[in-house]
Amino acid sequence: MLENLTGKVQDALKFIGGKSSISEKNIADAVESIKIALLEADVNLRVVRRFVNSTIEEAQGAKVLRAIDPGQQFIKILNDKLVSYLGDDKQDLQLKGPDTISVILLLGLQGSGKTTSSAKLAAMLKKEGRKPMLVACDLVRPAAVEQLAVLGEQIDVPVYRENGAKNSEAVFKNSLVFAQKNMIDTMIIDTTGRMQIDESMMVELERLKKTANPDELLLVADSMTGQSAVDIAKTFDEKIGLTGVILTKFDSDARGGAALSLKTVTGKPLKFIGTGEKIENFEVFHPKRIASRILGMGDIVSLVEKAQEVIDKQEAVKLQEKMAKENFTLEDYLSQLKAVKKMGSLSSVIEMLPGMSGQINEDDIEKAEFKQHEAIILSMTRKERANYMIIGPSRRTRIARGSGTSVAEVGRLLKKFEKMRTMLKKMSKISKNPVAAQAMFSQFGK
Ligand SMILES: Nc1nc2c(ncn2[C@@H]2O[C@H](COP(=O)(O)OP(=O)(O)OP(=O)(O)O)[C@@H](O)[C@H]2O)c(=O)[nH]1
Ligand SMILES: [Mg+2]
Repeated sequence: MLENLTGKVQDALKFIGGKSSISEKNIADAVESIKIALLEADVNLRVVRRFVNSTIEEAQGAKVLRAIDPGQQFIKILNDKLVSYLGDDKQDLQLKGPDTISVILLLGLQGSGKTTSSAKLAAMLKKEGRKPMLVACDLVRPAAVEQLAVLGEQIDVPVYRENGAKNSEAVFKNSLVFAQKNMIDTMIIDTTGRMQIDESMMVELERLKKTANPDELLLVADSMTGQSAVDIAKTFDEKIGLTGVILTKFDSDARGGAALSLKTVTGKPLKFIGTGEKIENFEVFHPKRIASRILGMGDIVSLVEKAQEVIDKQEAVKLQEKMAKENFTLEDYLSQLKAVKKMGSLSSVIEMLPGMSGQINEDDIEKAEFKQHEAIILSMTRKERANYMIIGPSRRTRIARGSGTSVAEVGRLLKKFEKMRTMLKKMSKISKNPVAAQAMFSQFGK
């Protein structure tokens, strides 16, 4: 998913990554490469132009050029831009409460994934506790009704069908009666696809829309068709009116041009992505996560944000140096406890690194433990603090006695310290060098 785009964007960042200071020329070069990456990704030309101009404008501001880590700042700007073009926040379905019946109408071209997405969406809503049903309103293709029925059975969701029916409005009206009788709260209507947008299709959809009065009118579009998916969305929105889009086959889309242009060109949010043929290959579209994926950065952006919130520049530089030191010692740990504590629990910071979640327990770095750690380290000799490796059993016993803790507690601290040391080293590399960070993230993914 998005391999080409991600690869190209990361190449572009090489102009900037790892530099302790960057010039306007560096930014211009990076932006130029990103422009090419976006064009190759089949992002709408107008969108690319807007994207590029606003990125340059913001990146050339003093904020980036004078930042401690300009490369990271630039990536943050780029990330924010990507997120806003992808649609800012996730867009929930606007459905009525469970006591009323909500209607979701899916429409789109032939083979775009309407029937599959109807079932996927039904399965997702069912998991959320709603009571969905599927309505077979694709009355053109003979096998369509059967296809929906099979999927419905698979996910254990009722399917309303009328064999041989010709009028989709009539089918809808009858299905509504079925829904009322069966305490259904969400009706998902699968409609007929056509080879291309034609007048008769639009007339039929328009009528069905009037009758069904849907809460959500979702266009199902094939993400691999890039700009033509966006054009189709635009046309459907102008003629019928949409509330959102489902982009299918996102799993096979290496470029991502449709996702990046959709919101700007059509003004309609991308609500879901299809990520495979199976029922469970369906996700709520999260712009932030996709932006991170494109940058190959995990959630490093929030990490930088968080660090900036709590630590002033000088302190940040000091902390960074300490963390980057090849031999981050217990002494350093002691003096940095306070700074790290300010960033919230270290575990919550580490959670932002992809692949790191769950590696440190939430309660690991609680205040009480900080105090205990402090006591234990204070009971160590200078030599021990400088090299934790020399702390064998007899030293542990002495330290435990001196700090009013147990041998096991001393052992636990040392173990945690070792773990932390490795992670801090990794974290420092990330903030210093985004390219190295990306390489690291790709390893975490494995
Ligand atoms: N890889 C992948 N395949 C998908 C996805 N969504 C749908 N497909 C496949 O695309 C093909 C067409 O899907 P359908 O759901 O039948 O499409 P449709 O829009 O209902 O097609 P018509 O009813 O003929 O207009 C099927 O082979 C699906 O398995 C997806 O997200 N990823
Ligand atoms: Mg279909």
